[in-house]
Amino acid sequence: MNTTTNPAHLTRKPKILVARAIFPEALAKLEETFEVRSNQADKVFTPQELQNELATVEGALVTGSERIDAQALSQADQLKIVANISVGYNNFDIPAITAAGVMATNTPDVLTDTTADFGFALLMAAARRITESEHWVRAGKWDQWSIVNNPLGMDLNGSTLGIIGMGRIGKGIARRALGCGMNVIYHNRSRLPADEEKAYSATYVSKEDLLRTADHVILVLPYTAENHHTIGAKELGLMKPTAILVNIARGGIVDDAALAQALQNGTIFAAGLDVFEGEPKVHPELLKCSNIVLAPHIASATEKTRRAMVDLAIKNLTTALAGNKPPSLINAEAFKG
Ligand code: 8YV
Repeated sequence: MNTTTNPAHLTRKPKILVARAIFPEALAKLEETFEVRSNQADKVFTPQELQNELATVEGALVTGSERIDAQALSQADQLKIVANISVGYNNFDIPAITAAGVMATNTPDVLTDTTADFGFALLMAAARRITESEHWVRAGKWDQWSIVNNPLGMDLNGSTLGIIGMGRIGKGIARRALGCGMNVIYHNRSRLPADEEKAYSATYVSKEDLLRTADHVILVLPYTAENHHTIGAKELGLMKPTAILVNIARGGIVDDAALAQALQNGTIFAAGLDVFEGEPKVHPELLKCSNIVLAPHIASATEKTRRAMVDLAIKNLTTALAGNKPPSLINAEAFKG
């Protein structure tokens, strides 16, 4: 009997997919342990391409641009984990992933402060009309400066900020608001414990009261079917005409067509948007508004934080493929014991 072991078999590396470009050093590290199919060209896969790619791998690093659902998983017989490089996971159909026996992970915590910073930056930029002011300077209008003829903005200090979604990032926004001399009111699926409300000087109110009372509103809630169009024409109508709306949550939480109309009619003063319905497309009516600050979904985009997100996603993937429970397992219930 031939008892010789097969070295090729022993050294076989598990095959993984990296669905979008990542930092070269992170890719090189993965290649030490895995046979990597990587998409450093960064062209977004079609649903069919994604399905084909997932059919041959044991793990996948993905981002918000990859929808992981029953179709994507239909031939993914060896797949054990999909690791999102993102805290939000509305690109995941969790019941379908769980039914396929696959672990799903995300990247919480590492982006909280970076994202809260950016939410506050958008709020400040929209309130103080920074984009319009820059255009004003570039258009050579500075010589028209006067006390009254400037892009006049709204104060944040002394105003009331309404936060919809009081999770980790919402609380980060509250901390920044307090530092800026703002009052904080919030609405959330569940009310915070009294000690946390005290720590953030945050008052719980209904969504309608928040929209009526807040001087400015920021959206930091996860996207779910229930949260679709949390802010539409009716809700915008409740807001103050001097109010600013900031969305750093997800496209689809705001009805972008209704928002464009509200910005054009003066129903609200201005908006700051990092996320859009159907992004990377932007509603053409929003592009016509000057009282808006637009960003291409970059709230987590600092070098340090994007590296930390990739590192955490890799840790999730390697832990799962080593047969252990990854640190940020979403569908943990299905993998108990
Ligand atoms: C990501 C995000 O850049 O973490 C999230 O939920 O929205 C962003 O940080 C984006 O989802 C890419 O996957």
